[in-house]
Amino acid sequence: MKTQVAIIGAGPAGLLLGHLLRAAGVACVILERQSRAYVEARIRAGVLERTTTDLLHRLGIDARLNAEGLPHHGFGLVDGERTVRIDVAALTGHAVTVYGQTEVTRDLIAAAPERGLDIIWEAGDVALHDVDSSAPFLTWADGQRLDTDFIAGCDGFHGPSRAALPAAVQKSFECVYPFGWLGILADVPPCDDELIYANHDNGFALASMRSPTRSRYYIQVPDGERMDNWPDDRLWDELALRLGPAGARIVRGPALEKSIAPLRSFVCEPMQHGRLFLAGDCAHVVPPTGAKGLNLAASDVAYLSAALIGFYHDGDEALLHGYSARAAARVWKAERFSWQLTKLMHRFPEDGRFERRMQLAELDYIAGSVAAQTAIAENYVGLPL
Ligand code: RFL
Ligand code: PHB
Repeated sequence: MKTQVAIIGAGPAGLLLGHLLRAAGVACVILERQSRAYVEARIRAGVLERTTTDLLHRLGIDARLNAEGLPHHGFGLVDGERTVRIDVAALTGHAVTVYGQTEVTRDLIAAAPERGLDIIWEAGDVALHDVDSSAPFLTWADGQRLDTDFIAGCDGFHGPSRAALPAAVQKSFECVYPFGWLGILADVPPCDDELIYANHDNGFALASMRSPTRSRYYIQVPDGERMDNWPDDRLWDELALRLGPAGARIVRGPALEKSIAPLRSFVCEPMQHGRLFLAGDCAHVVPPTGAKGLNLAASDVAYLSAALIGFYHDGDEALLHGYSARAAARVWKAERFSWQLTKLMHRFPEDGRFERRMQLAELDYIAGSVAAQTAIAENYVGLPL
C-alpha cells in the first residue's frame, strides 16, 4: 500500500488531521491499534474551545455539535462557600462549547467513509521505519506495509511515534502530580448550569456535564488510590461536601462509568524529526484542570494540516519546517495555564498551612480583580491560533 500521509492513531488528533487532509485532496490512511467500538466508548474530555469547534464547522462535521453542543459563557471557581464566577463571554467576547470528546470522535468516524478517509482498525504492532529518509514506511500485524511521504504520530502518550525520535534530538520536560482524578458519569441533571471547579480542604472537585440530563463529576484522589475505596455513596457524599453551595443541589444516580486518571504535565521537543510529525498527546500532556488536552490536539493538527497542504498544493516546505516551533509555542502557554490552575485548585501533600493560605489569598485576589479574571478567561477560552 502507498499513501501520502500515514497517520498513527484514531483519537481526536488523527481523525481531525485525516479529515482536514482529505478535504484538501491529500491522500491519507489512519492505523489504529484499538477496535472502533473501543475508541467510540472512551470517555474523556468535555470542553471545546472555539478553535476546535471552528475546525468542525469548517469540515462541515457539525450537525450534532450544532444541535447538542452547549455554549458556556462562564464557570465558577469555589473556595469553601464562595463562588467566584469567571464571566468568560463578557471578558473575552467568546464562549466555549460543552460537547463530549466521545461525541466528537463518533462524528469524525461516521463521516470518514463518505470523505474517503480510510481507517484500519485493530492494527497491532505498528512500527515506524526510515523516518529520516525521503521514503518512510510503516509496518503492522503480520508484515503488512504502508509506504508514505510523511508519518503523523497521533498515537497518544503511550504510542510508538515519540520513541521514533532519536534520543539525541529529543528533549522532554515532565511534572507528575501526586494525585489523580476519579471521574463519574451519570444520567442525572447537572447541579449547576455552568462548570464548577472547587478547592476544598479535602481536595479538588469538578462539576461538569455532557447534556442537560447527563453529569460528569471528578474529585482529586491520592496517587495509587483504589477504586473500591470509592463506592458510589462515598463519592457522592464527598462531591456534595467539596463543591460548596452547588454540592447541595447534586442529584445522585447510578454510575455509567467510573475511572481514575493520573495527572501529568509533559512536553517533548522537537515535535518533528525528518518525515515524522508529532501531534496531540503523543507530544504533550496537560493535567485536565484547564480543559486543554483535546483542544491542543486540534490546534496542532490545524498547523500540521496547513503545512502538509502547503507542501502538496504549492511545493512550499516553509510551514513544514516551522511546524514544531509554531505548535510548541502554543503548547507551552497551555501547559503554563493548566499547571497554574492545577496548583491553585488542588491540595498537594507536601503543602502546609502557609501554602493553603497562599491559595486562598490568590482566589481572593481573583475575586476582586477584573485583570486576574481576564487572564484566566482568555486562556480558558483558548489563545488564538
Ligand atoms: P488520544 O485520544 O489518546 O488518541 C491516541 C490514539 O492512538 C491510538 N494508539 C495507537 N494506534 C496505533 N498503534 C499504536 N501503537 C497506538 N498506540 C495508541 C490510541 O488507541 C488512540 O486511539 O490522543 P489525541 O488524539 O492526541 O487526543 C488527546 C486527547 O484525547 C486528550 O488530550 C484529552 O482527552 C485530554 N482531556 C481533556 N482535554 C480537553 O481539551 N478538555 C477537557 O475537558 C479534557 N478533559 C481529558 C479530560 C483527559 C482525561 N483523561 C482520561 C486523561 C478529562 C480526563 C479525565
Ligand atoms: C469534563 O467534562 O470531562 C471536563 C470538563 C472540564 C475539565 C476537565 C474535564 O477541565
